[in-house]
Amino acid sequence: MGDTPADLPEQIPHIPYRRFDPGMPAQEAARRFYEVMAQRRSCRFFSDRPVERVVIEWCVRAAGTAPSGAHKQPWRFVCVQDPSVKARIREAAEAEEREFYERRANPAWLRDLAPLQTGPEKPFLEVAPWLIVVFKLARTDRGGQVYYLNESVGIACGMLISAIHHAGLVTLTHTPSPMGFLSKVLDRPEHERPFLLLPVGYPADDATVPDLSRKGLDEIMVVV
Ligand code: IYR
Repeated sequence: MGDTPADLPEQIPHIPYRRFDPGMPAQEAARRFYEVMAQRRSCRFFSDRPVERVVIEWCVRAAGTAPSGAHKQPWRFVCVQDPSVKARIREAAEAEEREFYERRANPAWLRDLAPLQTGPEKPFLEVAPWLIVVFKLARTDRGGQVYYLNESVGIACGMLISAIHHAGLVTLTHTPSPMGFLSKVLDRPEHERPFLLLPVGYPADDATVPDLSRKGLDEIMVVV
């Protein structure tokens, strides 16, 4: 059988689009959203204060609204609350991180990280009430192709991070490298590949963040 029209799947019917109405002029809405997002910081110091599962569910639902190549939605969000699983993840991640800091990282990388005072110890992997481990699907669950995988999952992660921030929680994009241990610890199938690990929770009362500044609009925007 070839790709004759008879083999093509049914077309999806179109329905009228209802625009999201922010209830204020676009300029005001855009500025207010910026002001929320500008307060987001990656946080390495978590409180053990619990976060209800339903909060995590809403955040993951928001991530799941991301656009994706051919609408394949090639992601899975494994949400870990079990302390024994978190402990195993911490142990394996710290083993990789020790390798990274002691051997794998080149001098320029270590120099770039030094101001941020990161290191191989990752207590947040046990202290944070939730770890969301994002997997990208190299094939669909039924074995089909996926498209623009990194773009799709990257966008979903951005939306997840925004949702977590909007809920008044903090997170951190943690990328222990290599991340293969996450598939083992979490017993995920072969077509799911670890992409990003996000500890999620409330910040510790005495949490600090590096006093960073962000590039200004003139540095990041070009209008032609
Ligand atoms: N994965 C290591 C190292 C690290 C790398 C980058 I690039 C950072 O922005 C921060 C840390 C770690 O998590 O410590």
